[in-house]
Amino acid sequence: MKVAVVGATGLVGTKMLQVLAERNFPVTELLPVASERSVGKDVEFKGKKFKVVSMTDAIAAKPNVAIFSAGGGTSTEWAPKFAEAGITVIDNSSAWRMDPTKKLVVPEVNADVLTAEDKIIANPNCSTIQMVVALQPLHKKYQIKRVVVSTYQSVTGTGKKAVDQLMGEREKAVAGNSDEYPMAYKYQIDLNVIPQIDVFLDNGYTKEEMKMVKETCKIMGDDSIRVTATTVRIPVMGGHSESVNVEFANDFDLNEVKALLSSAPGVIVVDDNANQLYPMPMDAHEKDEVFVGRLRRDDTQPNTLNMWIVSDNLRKGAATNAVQIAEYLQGKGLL
Ligand code: 2RA
Repeated sequence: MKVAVVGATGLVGTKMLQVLAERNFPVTELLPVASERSVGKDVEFKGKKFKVVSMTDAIAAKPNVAIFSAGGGTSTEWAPKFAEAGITVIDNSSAWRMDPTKKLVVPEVNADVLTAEDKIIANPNCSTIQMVVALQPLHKKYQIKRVVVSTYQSVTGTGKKAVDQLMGEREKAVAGNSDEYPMAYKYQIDLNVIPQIDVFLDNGYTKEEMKMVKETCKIMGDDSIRVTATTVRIPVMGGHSESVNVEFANDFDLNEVKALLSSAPGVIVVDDNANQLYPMPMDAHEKDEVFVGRLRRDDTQPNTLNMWIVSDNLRKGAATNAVQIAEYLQGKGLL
């Protein structure tokens, strides 16, 4: 497979190269693509150096698949050009996610919607991906009516600038370092919590919150699921965490819930109160799975479960999910 990675020098792009290598995706030729100012620079893949090429050169090389993580504007402009050239695009931006003509895919949930005709496939938002992986097996069995989610999201979801802000603030506080650092957020993030991810919309929710609402229904193929979200940035690096309250149409048995989640693809249950074991972003860091714990009944209303979901947002929330889509397409002969 000839593979282009568009946005290859960014946080997610670098992770995509790492995940493609680790999972041994059959890459026969790699085309790292980045902005004009990075063209000619080297990126590493499987211990070898590859030169960054331009968008036009990548299209001319006709890769089988192009995995994009270069922002919405770049995807809106370039993904159709790749698609017109017959190249399958898996796009990590929000540009195509809610387009009714495009599939929004989390392989554990809805890979079967993919066909050879899908030339631009959308990779969902990180906080949505990890939630639906854990919700899907429960929805199948008990039928979800409503989800109330609050997130605790890693600064890596914003990008390198936010990581540099957090580290800059920490060094200033701890070592008295006075080096300049960039501000990715309006406010200090170290020793703080910011209850805003992305811009505010007219309804009072943020764009990140509405992504969780809309994308969940589209991926799970069920518009009757009601979702309400509060998304929050915290000074953490390893992954996103979510407190999720789920109301089902049907009653459940807690042991059966644990068994369903334990056998669900891509899910690891860490739920042992006696030994104080539960998922944490430090433990999820650099792992591909979605970790679920703190499973307990919500005693305030019938058929309702509380759970805690953690995953590495750069992996399952972005790179791993995109590579899994490519693996599925390749396995089914759709590339
Ligand atoms: C965030 N969801 O964490 C975004 C990244 N796609 O900000």
